[in-house]
Amino acid sequence: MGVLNVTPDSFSDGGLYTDVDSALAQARAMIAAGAAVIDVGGESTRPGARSVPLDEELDRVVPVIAALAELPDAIISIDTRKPEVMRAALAAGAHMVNDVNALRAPGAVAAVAETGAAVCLMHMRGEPESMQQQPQYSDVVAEVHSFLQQRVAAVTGAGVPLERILIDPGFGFGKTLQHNLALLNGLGRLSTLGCPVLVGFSRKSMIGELLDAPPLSRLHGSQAAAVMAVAAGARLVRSHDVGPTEQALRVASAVLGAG
Ligand code: PT1
Repeated sequence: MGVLNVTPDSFSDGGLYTDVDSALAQARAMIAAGAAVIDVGGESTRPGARSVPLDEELDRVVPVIAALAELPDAIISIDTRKPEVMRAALAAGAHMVNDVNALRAPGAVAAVAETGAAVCLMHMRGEPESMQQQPQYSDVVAEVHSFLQQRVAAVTGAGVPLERILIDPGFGFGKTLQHNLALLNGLGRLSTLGCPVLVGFSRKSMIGELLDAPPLSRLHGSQAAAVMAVAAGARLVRSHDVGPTEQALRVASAVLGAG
């Protein structure tokens, strides 16, 4: 899954792809490099980020999705927490919703259920603006598992088939480095929920803390985490750096497939 941020303020690529032409060029490059899914986001959810008004988010993402919908072979994902943005993006040609809030906003479950879209349900503790202020768990793997189990039940209960649901433990969303490492170690337990697991580590501060490196120097560390996740059963990896990540995962998959 290639990341396409159409935001002025994302943490490592903010402002690069805010016009339709450069967004389309970046999407084409990620597809050529092996991305199966393009994840379009108009609101940064990194720690400390401010929320974006509805009209602004719609203005950012809808023209880009309409342009991407013309590309063959691209699965288009909309990264949003707002049901209105989900509906507008799906109407413009998106195929799936990626919600860091796991469809907890009023009307979000219905927006997915009524449109037949696929959805990724992610675990987040708190809100982006304050989620890194002393996050606490007694057993982070068990708590994330139980949250995702409840959200999968709520969404299937509203009529979305299990086959259309992915789950994501939400690395960096209300978690310390130790929580993130414990989740990566326990990732296999999430597969018992019966949905493919998506993970995102790309350039995140958990990699930066381990390497003492700024966002653009976290590529190789992000790859290591991605390979570990795939070995533990993850099926989709969200990344800014599609070419190198796809190479690493192709090698990892070949090794796993031979075992
Ligand atoms: C993710 C994800 C996402 N991450 C899914 N969607 C972001 N499904 C946006 C940091 O610690 O992992 N899964 N959409 C980006 N969020 C963050 C979080 C960016 C933490 C940076 C950090 O640096």
